[in-house]
Amino acid sequence: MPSKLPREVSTEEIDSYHRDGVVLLKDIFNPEWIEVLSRGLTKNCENPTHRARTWDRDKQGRTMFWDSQAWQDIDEYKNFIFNSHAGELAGKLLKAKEINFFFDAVFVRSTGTQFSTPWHQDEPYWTIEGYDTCTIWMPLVPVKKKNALAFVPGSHLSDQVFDQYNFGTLNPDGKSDVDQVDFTGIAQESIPDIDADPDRYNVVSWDMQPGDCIAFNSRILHGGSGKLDEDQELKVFTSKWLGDDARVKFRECGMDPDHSDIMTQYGLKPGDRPGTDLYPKIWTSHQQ
Ligand SMILES: O=C(O)CCC(=O)C(=O)O
Repeated sequence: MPSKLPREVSTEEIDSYHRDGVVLLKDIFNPEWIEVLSRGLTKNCENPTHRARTWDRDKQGRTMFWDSQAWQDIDEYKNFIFNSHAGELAGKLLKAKEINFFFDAVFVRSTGTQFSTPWHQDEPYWTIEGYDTCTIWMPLVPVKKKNALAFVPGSHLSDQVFDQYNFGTLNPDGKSDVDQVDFTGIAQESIPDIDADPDRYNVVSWDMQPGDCIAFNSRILHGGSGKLDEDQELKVFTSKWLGDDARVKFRECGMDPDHSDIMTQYGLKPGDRPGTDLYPKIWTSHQQ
């Protein structure tokens, strides 16, 4: 039996999610789930997938480590995906009939790491298109507002097509077969310099404790995090969830993480509702 939400998701929280594209949910995962994910993350860092990569390594040896789609090999992640209330949380926020799991991604900054994630939206990189998508960003250690992921509220509703960052260039160890994207010819303009004037963009972020999460729409502009104090590390587990209008899409600009080969192997075609064992259905509204 999946664990129950420890409290109702309020109408105000659901409305904020749709108005702003992001909402902070305090005390929504109990310490047991944080322990489960922390154990999983330790295993993940010790035995990364072939997709894993260091995004940044500075002169002092401080690193930002990223991995994705590790869940099939890590029992703790599987347990969280199938048995926690994360899918239900996504379902409530998206007002969905059904929720499929898309993928996991982890962002691990060693103590004092300065690396900031470039501003971007997620959907333009994905093998999925749709409004009904949700990332649940969970810090497994306390994080201060100035170091947490930041967002431009309302930007998920704009149809502006931006020249998104090529995360494939974050590769100090020269790993081969890294996913690349190139929005030349597709983008209408560059992402604005949000850091130069965060007030103009009403940028939001929050102090967070383990057990809190941020849920956000894959179309929202987000970035930052990092710039950690000397004694501070940051370990974040994210899970990506798909609601009713999410459909498979293969993009000419490239995809990151690129699921197009594996989707094709599983018989999924552009326009299909994602499913199969790879993107399992986790929650339906009639379970209520
Ligand atoms: O935590 C970070 O630094 C980046 C997270 C992010 O961009 C995402 O989950 O889409």
